[in-house]
Amino acid sequence: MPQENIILPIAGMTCASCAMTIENALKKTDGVISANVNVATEKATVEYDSEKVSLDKIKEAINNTGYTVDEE
Ligand code: 9UX
Repeated sequence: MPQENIILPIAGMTCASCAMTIENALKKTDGVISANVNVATEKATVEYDSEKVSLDKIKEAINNTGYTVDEE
């Protein structure tokens, strides 16, 4: 299975609870292998199977929680 790693900058996270919300949403997304969201660095580290889920889907899962991915 093709594993990819991505680090996404997230806007608008201000407490640890925000990070957990996003992390849980990512973990529930099909194809996501692992997710770690760090409120201090404002970054989400996601490991995923690129055959099951696209980067767009991952961004969509984040957007659905009310946060946005900063454009790089
Ligand atoms: Mo903490 Mo995040 O009270 O939207 S959950 S700021």
